[in-house]
Amino acid sequence: MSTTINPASRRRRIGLVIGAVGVTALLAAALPELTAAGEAVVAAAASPATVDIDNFSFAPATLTVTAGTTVTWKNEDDSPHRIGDKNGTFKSAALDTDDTFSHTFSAPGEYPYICTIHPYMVGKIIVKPARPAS
Ligand SMILES: [Cu+2]
Repeated sequence: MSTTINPASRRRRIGLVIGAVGVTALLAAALPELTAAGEAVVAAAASPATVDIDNFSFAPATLTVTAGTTVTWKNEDDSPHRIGDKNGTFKSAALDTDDTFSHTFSAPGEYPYICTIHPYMVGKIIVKPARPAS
């Protein structure tokens, strides 16, 4: 007796197989970096420091990173936005749709910022020491 597999279910199976191979490839690619780079880099890789600007707000509004992390903002809106921190540490140009702005935070502290075009848009970067005092 033969079993019929409809095309949709066959495609799903192939997708699963490719998915598993893809994950394995990703893991294999990540391994050398994990062993060579150390814990701080691993932690940074696990949580990409990205802030999306969408619907006139920053997501996440508050982002906590370790010192040395580069944070990238990306404007997903149709309107331009311009990032400026309240203490004048960093300031972007006007970002059009899909434009990005990056800043590397080397000093621990709190960095509240706004969109200087729409000052009601607020966000904050919290920078922790790379190695917490024990
Ligand atoms: Cu704005």
